[in-house]
Amino acid sequence: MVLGCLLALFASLSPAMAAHRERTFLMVKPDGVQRGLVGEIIQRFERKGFKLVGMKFLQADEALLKKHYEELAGRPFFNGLVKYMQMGPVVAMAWEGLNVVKTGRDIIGATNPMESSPGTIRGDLCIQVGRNIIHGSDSVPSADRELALWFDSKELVSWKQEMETWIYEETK
Ligand code: IDP
Ligand code: MG
Repeated sequence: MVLGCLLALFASLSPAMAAHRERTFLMVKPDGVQRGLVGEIIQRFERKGFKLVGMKFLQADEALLKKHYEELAGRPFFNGLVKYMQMGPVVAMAWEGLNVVKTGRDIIGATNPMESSPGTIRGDLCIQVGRNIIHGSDSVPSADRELALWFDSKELVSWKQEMETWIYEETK
């Protein structure tokens, strides 16, 4: 019993588990919602094998968006960006998986859709940088900051993905 608990604790602290549990913040922007691309975007991450651990549909307010994009506050497009992001509701999501931050950015494609490769979300589904339909965290620290900004910890759900054995060589 005690040994079982210790083994379970050890297993739960293994590096493989920690890696699989990396999380990123993704958001379908107002243009993605208006254009009916929510399902398509979610499907790309689901089919890759990543795990959805949080999701909400909301109209973001100016204060939240200014905080979200605070690193860009000095840029000439900042005010326009904050307005664009308030043009309609967004879908805020937390996704989990091995290397999900970096791979998520690769799935999304370059910031400017004119430079995004075909096969990426932005490369396939949009045209201009000011209407690039999706946000994804650019680093693990950014992901942690953005997830804390958009979600209460109790809104993020830890659950077992039953097909995990078929996605990862080593499971948690
Ligand atoms: P990212 O979304 O690929 O991380 P960032 O450089 O963090 O790109 O910029 C945040 C968002 O600001 C972009 O996704 C885009 O919507 C907007 N943005 C970035 N550069 C420009 C620009 O030159 N003109 C208009 N909007 C821009
Ligand atoms: Mg960014």
